[in-house]
Amino acid sequence: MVNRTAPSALPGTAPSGGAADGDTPGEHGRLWQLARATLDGNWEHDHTVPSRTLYPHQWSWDSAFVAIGWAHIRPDRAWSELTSLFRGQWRDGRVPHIVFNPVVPGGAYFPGSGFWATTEVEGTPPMATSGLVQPPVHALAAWHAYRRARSDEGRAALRRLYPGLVAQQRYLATRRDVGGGGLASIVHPWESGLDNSPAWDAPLSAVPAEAAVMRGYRRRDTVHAAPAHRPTDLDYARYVAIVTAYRAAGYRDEGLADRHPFLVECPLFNSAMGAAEQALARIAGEIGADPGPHRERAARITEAVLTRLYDPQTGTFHPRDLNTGRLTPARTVLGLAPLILPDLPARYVEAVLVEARSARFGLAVRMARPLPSHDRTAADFEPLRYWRGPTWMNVNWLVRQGLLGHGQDRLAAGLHASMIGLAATAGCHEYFHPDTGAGLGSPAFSWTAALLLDVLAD
Ligand code: 2M8
Repeated sequence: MVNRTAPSALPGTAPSGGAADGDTPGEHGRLWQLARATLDGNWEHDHTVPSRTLYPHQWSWDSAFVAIGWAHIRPDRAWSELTSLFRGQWRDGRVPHIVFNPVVPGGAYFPGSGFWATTEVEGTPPMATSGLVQPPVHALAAWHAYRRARSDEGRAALRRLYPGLVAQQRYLATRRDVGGGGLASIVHPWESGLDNSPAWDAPLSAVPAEAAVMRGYRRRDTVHAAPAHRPTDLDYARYVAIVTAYRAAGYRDEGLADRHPFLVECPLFNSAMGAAEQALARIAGEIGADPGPHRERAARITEAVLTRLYDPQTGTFHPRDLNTGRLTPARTVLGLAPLILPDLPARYVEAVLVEARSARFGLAVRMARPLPSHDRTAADFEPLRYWRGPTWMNVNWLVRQGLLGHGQDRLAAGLHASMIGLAATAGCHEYFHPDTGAGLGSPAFSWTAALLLDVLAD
């Protein structure tokens, strides 16, 4: 029996209340149906593809966000989504950023399963996967999904998922603590989820790309999306070069510090890791496990985020490039992510709010558009190119959770209204023009739809 926490809607029906300024209940109903149809259209027997055209396999953090949406209309699919992703978990605990669907033709996505060649690596699951990870938002998602659809089935699913979620955290906290300071390093921009962010320009510029360019490969993303909206060929060559280096080392993490061309501690990734321990503490409490160790780990991660990623000069958080030891200079939306840490001390909350409310990001009680992915005032702000300016629902959803967690209800309401307004104008696109709100990228994108359901239900 499903016991929803959002009383305005029954499972599978549109919510009838809680309209944001200028919206009507009827408009909410229309959006609810659109979001539902988008998720239905992208459902693939036990998981949801992010997009039928651009991303025809299962992506890791996409599945986490998508599970939150399914919890509102098909809780069974929410649990199936997370379960199928964790079937791809490696023996060392890493949850791969892509689990490949074997029936999708090899050429449909680059780099495909043949490029990753993970099935030849020891400790990998029987199905083909990538060898990278993505931000660990899965425990948070599992907790939210459960909160939205509390039931015996949900509790049983939490119990099944818990060991995999714990192993995922252990992998990140141990093998990926390359800097030795209590944070996980990402070894590729793709691991950040904000692949093309200006945050990676400095560390990427040190990656030699010539070999990858000469070897030759065919991009598939620019077949489905305008090249001007996607990463440049040079960036892609570097992406390929970094994977090639990691693959050549058998995706092993020992010795990364001495050989790997891209090693960065990212504020969003590590804040997700801290928030995951907090979520695991709640899950543990629900299934009769011990929440104590999760709370202790969460506190240590928060402390490490503060000491390693906060820059008192800029008053915000930045990624740390381990190959140079320096914080990267760009002020991107990644700097706001520590807000999702429930135990972020008040003075850092205040600093993040100053940054978020500045002209760079424009957070306000009444805001025209949700947050952009990059500083609007920066010379390299690009409103059309993905992750270099456009607005994304998932990052806004995370920041909104952070605002709610720190009692910033009025700002959270501003973000909420602007997120719904964006979907009302442009539908469930992958991302949006930060000024006009026009839809960009894939037109039927799963996490946009899923998180739209979640905000509509509030
Ligand atoms: C984008 O990343 C993939 C590589 O993983 C790509 O560009 O081909 C990013 O937006 C990422 O965050 C997302 O998970 C993925 C699928 O939606 O697409």
